[in-house]
Amino acid sequence: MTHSAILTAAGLHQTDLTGGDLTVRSPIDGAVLAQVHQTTAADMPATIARAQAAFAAWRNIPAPRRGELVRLWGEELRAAKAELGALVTLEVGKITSEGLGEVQEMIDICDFAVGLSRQLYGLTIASERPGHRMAETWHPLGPVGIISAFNFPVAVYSWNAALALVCGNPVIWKPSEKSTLTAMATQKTMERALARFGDDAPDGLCQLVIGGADLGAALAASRDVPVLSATGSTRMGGIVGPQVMARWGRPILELGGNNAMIVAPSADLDMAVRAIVFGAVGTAGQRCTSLRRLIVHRSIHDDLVARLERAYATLPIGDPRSPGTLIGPLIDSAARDRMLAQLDKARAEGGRVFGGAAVTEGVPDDGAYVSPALVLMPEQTDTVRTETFAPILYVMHYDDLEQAIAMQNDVPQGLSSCIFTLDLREAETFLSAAGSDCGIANVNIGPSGAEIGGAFGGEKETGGGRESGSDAWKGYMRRQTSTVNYSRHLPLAQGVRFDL
Ligand code: UN1
Repeated sequence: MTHSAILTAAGLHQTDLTGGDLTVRSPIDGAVLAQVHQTTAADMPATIARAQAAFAAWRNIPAPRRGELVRLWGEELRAAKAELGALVTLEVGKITSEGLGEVQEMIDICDFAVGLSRQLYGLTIASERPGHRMAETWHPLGPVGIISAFNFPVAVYSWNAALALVCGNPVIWKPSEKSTLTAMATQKTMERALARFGDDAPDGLCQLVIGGADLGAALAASRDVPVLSATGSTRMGGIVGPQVMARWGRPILELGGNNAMIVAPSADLDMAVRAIVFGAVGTAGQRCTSLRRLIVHRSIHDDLVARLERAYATLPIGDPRSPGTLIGPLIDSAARDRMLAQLDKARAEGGRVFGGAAVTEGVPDDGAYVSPALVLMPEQTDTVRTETFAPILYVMHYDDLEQAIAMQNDVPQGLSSCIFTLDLREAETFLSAAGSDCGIANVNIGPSGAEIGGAFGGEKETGGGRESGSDAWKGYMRRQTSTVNYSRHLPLAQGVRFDL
């Protein structure tokens, strides 16, 4: 399919694709896909005001009815899965199966949110006073700003949007400038769902703004955006998070990761190799959850490294649309340059690098293709502690589990982690309070590719936010504790006497 056929199939029209000043290129071959019109910072107050007006109506719609909108969105996404997946591939360079997987992740969270729309449960709590009842009710908060990153251009938006909508909140979406077309096509699926849903969906319920950091800054600054969910770099989160908190808003941050796997002596190495390679080179190492550090027991280190070198030597790198390709391009040449510079730093710290070069043969011209790098490090240096959004896997060894867990935790980030072991004591120690300090900790599974049913997010510089499954919905609502006195007396709590 030609580029323009993919754009058309995803529902984008000439008016969407021409006349603007934001140039959109495909990372596959550098081709210009569109000139997109941008929202300006001056447009943001009106956008936010529309969302506030929508909130006044949407919060009164019963939650199960709000769930119906998300159910319809899920239907639209099912119908558009192939086309939207192809657009993800064209615009951010994911291989076909991962582009489709992203849309599946959206469908999954829609299903989750539909069920949730009938389960926004609060607790009732035993009161210490006779004739009293205490209860919690969860209420919507208001417009939710969503800043999303290029690497999961639609799934992470849907985690936020599906939950926010059933919780009773409008959304304003500011996608990465590197994935605007995917965002526009996704917005069209939402518009189709809204049209089918009918009149009780207010105007301004789901808005999309296209442009740069100034739009995110407007969302971060506005008191009329009580929740701001931001996915991206620690640098971005370090700016946006404090801004939101300074005006008493609620940030939900999903920032950097520097995810490790501990490989213990008892590990099933065949499984570990598959998990390592997918974790480290899948999505060309551009997941927040990508595997970046391997902490291997000394007794199996050389064997595992030999197996990995064999696997790395034959990885199919190239056009992400071709069947068989496992590694597509990096998002742009700046990402490739950062990767190569980081490898030089690792060499200077004593690292031995396998792979990790620009690839120009057998790949489309004008894409930033690289061979993934395995880097044997003498120790966990500052370069290893730094997240580089590229397929670099640092390999280190350990002698006892306590040391391995200390290394796993000794980075500024705290998103995802895992251990490969068949030893129950080791596995449970890794998952215990004295184990991994990450938001995600897995056993015999790599650090990436989480299902939507669990809460997603992490600690430390990862930002502390939780999105997606479990009770992450509570981040989009406010809790109201109510005590009702149905007695004929007015006893005070804690036995306080205040007789008039
Ligand atoms: C991200 O990289 O921001 O767990 C999200 C995973 C995906 C989501 C990644 N389900 O790898």
